[in-house]
Amino acid sequence: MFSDKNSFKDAYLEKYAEIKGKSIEEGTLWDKYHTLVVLLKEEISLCRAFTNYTADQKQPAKQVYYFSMEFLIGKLLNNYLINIGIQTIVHEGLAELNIDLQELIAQESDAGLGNGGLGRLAACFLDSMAFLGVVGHGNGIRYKYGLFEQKIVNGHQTEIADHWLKNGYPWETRKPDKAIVVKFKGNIRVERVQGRLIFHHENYEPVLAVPYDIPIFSYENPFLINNLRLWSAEPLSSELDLALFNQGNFTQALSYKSEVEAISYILYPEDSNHAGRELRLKQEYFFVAAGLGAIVRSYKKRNGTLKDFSQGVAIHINDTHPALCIPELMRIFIDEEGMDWEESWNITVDAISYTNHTIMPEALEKWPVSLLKNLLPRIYMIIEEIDRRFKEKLLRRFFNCEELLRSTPVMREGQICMANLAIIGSHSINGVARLHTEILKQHVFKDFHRIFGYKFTNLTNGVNHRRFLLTANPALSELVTEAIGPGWKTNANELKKLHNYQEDASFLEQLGKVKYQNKQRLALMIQEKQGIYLDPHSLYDVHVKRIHAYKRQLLNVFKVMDLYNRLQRDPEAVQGSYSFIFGGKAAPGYHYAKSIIKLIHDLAQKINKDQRMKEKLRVVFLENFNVSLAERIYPAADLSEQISTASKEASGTGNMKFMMNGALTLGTLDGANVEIKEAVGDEHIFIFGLTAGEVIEYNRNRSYKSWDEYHTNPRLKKILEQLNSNYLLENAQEFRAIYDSLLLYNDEFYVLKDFESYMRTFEEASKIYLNQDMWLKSSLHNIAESGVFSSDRTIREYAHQVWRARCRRIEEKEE
Ligand code: T68
Repeated sequence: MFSDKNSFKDAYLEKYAEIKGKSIEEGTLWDKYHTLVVLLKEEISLCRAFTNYTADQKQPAKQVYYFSMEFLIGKLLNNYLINIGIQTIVHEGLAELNIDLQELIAQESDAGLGNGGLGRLAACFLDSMAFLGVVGHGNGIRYKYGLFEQKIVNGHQTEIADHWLKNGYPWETRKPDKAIVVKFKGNIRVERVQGRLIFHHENYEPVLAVPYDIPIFSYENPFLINNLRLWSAEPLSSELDLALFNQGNFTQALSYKSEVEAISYILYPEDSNHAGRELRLKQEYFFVAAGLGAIVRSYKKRNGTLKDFSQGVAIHINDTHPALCIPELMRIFIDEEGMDWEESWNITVDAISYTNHTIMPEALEKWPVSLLKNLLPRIYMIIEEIDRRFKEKLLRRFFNCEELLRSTPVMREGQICMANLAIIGSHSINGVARLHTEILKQHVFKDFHRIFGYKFTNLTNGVNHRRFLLTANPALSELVTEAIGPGWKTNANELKKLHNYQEDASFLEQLGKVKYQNKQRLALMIQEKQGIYLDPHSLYDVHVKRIHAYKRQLLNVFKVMDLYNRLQRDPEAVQGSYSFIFGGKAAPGYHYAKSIIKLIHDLAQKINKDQRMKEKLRVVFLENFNVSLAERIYPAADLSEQISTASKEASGTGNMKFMMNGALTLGTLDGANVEIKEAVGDEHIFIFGLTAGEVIEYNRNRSYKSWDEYHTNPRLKKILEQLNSNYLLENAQEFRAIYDSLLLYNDEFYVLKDFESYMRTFEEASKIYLNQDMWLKSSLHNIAESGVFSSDRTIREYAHQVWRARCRRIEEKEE
């Protein structure tokens, strides 16, 4: 890699001339960005070739494959420059060529190949695996269109296709020689040969899966081996040209082409719903079959046999979306390798592990038998057999097992339950925060827990602190490094050393300054876009995440409405000054969530134009929340809203990103908030509302009556009346569905029930904010305790407890 800016400049100019064939002055920003990425990629792969060679000399490491429908990687360039340690060299070198690095960074598309938490978690895990020296690869889909771009028009969300590949994506490398043929539909002919059954898949529709590889380049990593492989669906050219075109059957040929390309065309924009569409099932099988095909092929090439497959390979399925890995691996072992069922099953279960990310029933995947049987006839046969053997085993092992048989089979009521398949077919099942795992064990998968207690484990989520602190918040990173040295970048636990500065007035003052600057930076950006200025002295109360009823953006809206109502009556009723910042996308078909966006927008308009509120309240909705915007927002937040109905948010990861950047959490005892509270202690977090146990109990005994809250709380009553009138809008019907969800349908997410306690706790927080010294101490305390929420910790746990794979970084250090 480049040792100084001159060697960088030389290499850059040479590469530019080679691939662009024109002068720098003539080049566009894209040309300059493109050249930089190509240059870095080549340097990286040079190092990679070297380290792969050296790695092979030692005992071959276990390969971990992380199968995920989503990888929300965001922009890579800046993060990679920091990871490689050449950001300054490149910045200065380019400046001497009159090129502004920031402008090049702006050229990169924000790869939005995910909806939210689940997809971003996968991206954080890739970084941590590479950092720790776990030989780990991502396996996913190269969607032509990622998550839609959100445009707010007159308060309404509209969706614009995210054509992130339109200029090309220089980080990726197409590998046509590694393509795999995936087979859909057709029929299975069974033949008996010398007492063995042979399964022939006939009349199938072939799809060519072509891989595109993106290098994963983590911080100070000497191992440089990891890769994100995304599969693109293409027609088999021979099929297209010969069979159909030659017969003059152009329409059929073209429809084959577009049907095939549809598979990797677009990411489903639902983050907590089961789409249940044939195309989605096709996507799932497509990347599973392609990924496993390539894994088995390369394993066989390295080892000759598949006997010890699960010792050399770990396959992780990120939620149930890739659960077809289980029958597909069985199919490969049995049909292609001639292994018997028992041996294939033992290896499959031993290789596969599964993470659950939700308890919401509407998100648990179920496929109609008829759909799966028609699309994947052989896979269907294998699932039937898995189910049959599982039931048989239950009957043998459990005396009174009728109850178990009701909830645990894979096939139930004409449907295939993917979570059941995933649990039966893997050796490890984990939740993503302690509370979530307990709920899985005691409620959602209670019966499975009786059968397979030993398989269940908790692995609390983490986030990549090198992206969300080091890269996203350079000012804070510098301050932290000056105080405690750079060790925290590679060992996030070292952030604890910041406790030594708890009583250091000058350090706290600098911490306050950093926050102020970050707020100012965000304020300027918002002012430029929306013409609204958020005073950086005001408390930045931030609620950014997908819009969903259970995440309760509505509760926050009610808080703002209440503050406004009170301030109108008495300008002294509320002390302090507040900026309420919202952001997040709603699934395009989720009308309730879309009307929440409209509600926030209309409330913002009303408050922002009320001159009396100028010094007191400001409300903004930030359009198109994505990874890049998130990186701007977290560093500027004072208060982090994590207010889901207890028991509903599996973990949350935004909560961790805010914490690392010194925001204090205002939240319920849900997901990882519980563990954040334990880490920081009661006095450094603001907790309110029903507990998960109380929510579950209310749901069970149905004793909650939302009308009681309405009648007994005049402030709430007023808000609800405003919602149901033309207070915000001419059209009083606009928010009727929200109103009805609360009163007609008894407030499923306990918004009214938690309102009082939320308001009280918010007021406590705002009082403390008025005492900046106290607030900053808490902020520092939060940063100091955030190390445990680094995904490095999480990946170490996965590697040791689930994948049984080596983290070469630790072991090398221990030696
Ligand atoms: C999230 N899930 C959880 N799902 O909601 C969050 N779902 O609590 C947790 O922190 C995070 O996963 C990581 O564990 C999701 O983000 C999805 O995006 C999704 C996508 C498709 C279908 C269903």
